[in-house]
Amino acid sequence: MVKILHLSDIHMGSGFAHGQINPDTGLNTRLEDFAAALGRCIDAAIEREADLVLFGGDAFPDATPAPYIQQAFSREFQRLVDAQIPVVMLVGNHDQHSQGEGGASLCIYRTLGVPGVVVGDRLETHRIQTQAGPVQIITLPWLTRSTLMTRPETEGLSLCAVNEQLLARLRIALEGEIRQLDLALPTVLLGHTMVDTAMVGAERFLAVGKGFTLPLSLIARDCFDYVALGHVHRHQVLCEKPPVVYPGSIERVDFSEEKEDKGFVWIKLEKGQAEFEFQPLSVRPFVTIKRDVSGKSDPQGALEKAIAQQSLNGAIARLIYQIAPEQLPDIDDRALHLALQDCHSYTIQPELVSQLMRPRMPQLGADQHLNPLEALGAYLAHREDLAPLTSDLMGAAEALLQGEAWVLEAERFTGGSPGVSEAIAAYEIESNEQTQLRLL
Ligand SMILES: [Mn+2]
Repeated sequence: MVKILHLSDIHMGSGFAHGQINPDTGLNTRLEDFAAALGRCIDAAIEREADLVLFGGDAFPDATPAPYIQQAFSREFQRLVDAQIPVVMLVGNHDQHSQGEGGASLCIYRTLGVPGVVVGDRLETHRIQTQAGPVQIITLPWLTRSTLMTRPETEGLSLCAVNEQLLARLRIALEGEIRQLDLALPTVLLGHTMVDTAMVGAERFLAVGKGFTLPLSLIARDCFDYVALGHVHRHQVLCEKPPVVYPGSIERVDFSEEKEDKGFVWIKLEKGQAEFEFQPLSVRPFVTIKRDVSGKSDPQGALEKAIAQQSLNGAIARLIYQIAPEQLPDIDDRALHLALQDCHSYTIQPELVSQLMRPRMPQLGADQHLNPLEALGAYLAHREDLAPLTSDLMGAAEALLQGEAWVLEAERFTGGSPGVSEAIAAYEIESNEQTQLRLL
């Protein structure tokens, strides 16, 4: 049995806005948080005597991290090298340099020949000797459209058609790797990819076609005993047989991960079967306190009560409240700051209700397709002051669109006529030479 620790999406160096400078170290506290979370994963690998560590990609926010951030990352992985635990580092989208043959931030470990470190920057099968015997790992790094295709082949094709071709090529390339597998050895597919059935954020299914997604059927195959994924930050199990698992990120990168558990996956792998278990890490909480106090007689009291209900010690918090402009003098900002002082960091975001309630015309949203007359009708329906002119304006617009000359006579206007030109300007009528609009 091979014991494997599977972690992913470290994103070391992210989310500095939620931290502060630690005066003792000069480092952003969020870098220290991320390094500590990675440290706890490495501790677990060493304490539990892992035979192998699989990292599913996205080490840093980009391919050129500052040296002190690289150091915080490599210092932890060095401990695996010292403990003689082999590790496979997969290249994620954030690790690739986007310009030309820029390579990936993780390739330095291969160049340096760090013992026991395998870098997966291409589709390839690695046979790894572990304390518990050999294991096969197929690495499937983040694929860009240029990975498998050259430009002339994709010229003139829609994005969807390019994705289909890319998928067809990947299918063949993956099949090629699978056929060369040693059927007697335990096998893992390690992929940094978006799988079509993955859920991100608020339970949202990512639609196929939005970016490059792989169908689950392509990777949930009998020939794999475990499919170790990276990319989606929320831990989830997409399939039980074989297990297809995103461990998720090891720390919260932003508020979108507020409600997600963070951790790694511990696997006991044998040929033909894998047991796995998610191990949560205790990481810094994110807390959103959201209140609409616009209707409240004591808005300050309501906010302080809402803050007091939360345990905020060491948390990263945001207080978002909606308030009417006339209530602003009732808010004691200093008292709110005091109430939040146990937080590691916090923001206070008041939202004025009067702005929120600005009249909207949903019919005129960018996603609606209205012809000019419908648009004018929708506009006029919201302009009570123009009601007496509505039928004339509609008639004029219709005539304009049909290319007829139209004359509006001044005496027909009632008071408040400046609205007319605005109404006309509210929609675009393409004028041609036969069309005349005269405001007399
Ligand atoms: Mn990613």
